[in-house]
Amino acid sequence: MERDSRIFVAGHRGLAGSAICRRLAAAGYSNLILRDRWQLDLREARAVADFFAAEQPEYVFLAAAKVGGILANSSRPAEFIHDNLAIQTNTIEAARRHGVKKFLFLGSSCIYPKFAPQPIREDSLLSGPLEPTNEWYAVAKIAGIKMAQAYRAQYGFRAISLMPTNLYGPQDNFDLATSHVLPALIRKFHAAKMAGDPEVVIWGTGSPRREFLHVDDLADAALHLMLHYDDPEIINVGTGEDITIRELAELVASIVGFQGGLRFDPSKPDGTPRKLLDVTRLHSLGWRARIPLRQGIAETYQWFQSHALESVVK
Ligand code: GFB
Repeated sequence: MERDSRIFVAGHRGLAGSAICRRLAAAGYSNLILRDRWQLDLREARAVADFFAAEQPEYVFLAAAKVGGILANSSRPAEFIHDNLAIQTNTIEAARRHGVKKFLFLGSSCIYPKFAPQPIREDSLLSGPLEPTNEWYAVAKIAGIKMAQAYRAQYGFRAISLMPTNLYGPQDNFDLATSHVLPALIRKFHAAKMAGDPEVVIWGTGSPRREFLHVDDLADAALHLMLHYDDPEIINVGTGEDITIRELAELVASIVGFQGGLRFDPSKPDGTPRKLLDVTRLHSLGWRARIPLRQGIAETYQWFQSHALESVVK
C-alpha cells in the first residue's frame, strides 16, 4: 500500500472507521475515499457497483456495519442480519470485480460459540451454538468471513478478516437504547453525578466478563495486518485481558467521579458469560494492544464531555 494509494474506508463516521481514518492519516496515507451514508448506501448493490466503477479504490477497509449493544441486537434482528449481509456482500463483490488489491473485513468476538473454551482461539469458529442475543449479527458476520475465504479460494481475492473484541473510544454511540455497555456506563454515571443520584442501575447480574479494546488500538492493528498479514484464516484482535461488568462499572464510576451505589437489574440480559480472545496469533505477528483500560476510559470520558454531551443529556 503506497502513501498515495486509493483507499476506501467504508463507515468512516463510525467508531472503527473514524479511528482507521485517523491512523491512516497519521501514517501519511493521503488518498482516502470517503462517503457519507446519504451519498452511498452500501445496502444498495447498484449504488455500490457504480461507486467502485467510478472511484476504482485499490484498498478497502470495510468498517461499515449495523452494530449495537445487547438490547439493539435482540430487538432489531431483521435489520442486523439484512443490513450486514447486504453491506458486506455488495462491497466484497464490487471490490473483486473492480480489482481491489487488498480488502480488510471486520468480524467480532461475538461470532464465536456461546460456550467456546476460553480464551477463544480462532479455530473455535462454528464449533457450537451461538449466543442468542446476537445470533443474527453473528450469522451475518460469519457469512462475511466465509465469503472472503470463498473469494480468495475461487478468485485469488486478497481479503483478510479481523475479529475485534468489544471496542470503545471516541465517536462511540452513547444512546442508552442502542449502545454497548462501556459508553452506556460513562453516560449513566455522568448523569447520576450531575443529578446527585444515590445509585445507578446496571443491566444484568454484573458477573459476565468482557474484554475491551480501545478503537485506536484496533485501527493500529488493522493497518499492521493490512500491511503484514495475507491469509484466509481469521485473526483475533484483543488485549488478552477481561474484567467483570461489575468491575467495569466500578472502574467507570471512579473515573467519572460518581460516589453513589450500584444496583444490578437481573431482568435485563447478561448475554454470553465470557468472550476473552486468544491473541497468540496476533502477538506472533508482532502486534500488541498498547492503551491501558483506565487511560482509554478516561480519554473517552473527556471526549464524551466535549463532543457528545449536548446531544445526549437534556
Ligand atoms: O456491551 P453489551 O451491550 O453487549 O453488554 P455484549 C455487555 C454486558 O454489559 C451485558 C451489561 O451483560 C449487559 O447486560 N450491561 C450493564 C449493559 N449495563 C448495561 C447498559 O447500560 N447497557 C448495555 N448495553 N449493557 C455485544 C453484541 O454483546 O457485543 C454485539 O450484542 C457486538 O453483537 C458487541 O458483537 C461487541 O458484549 O453482550
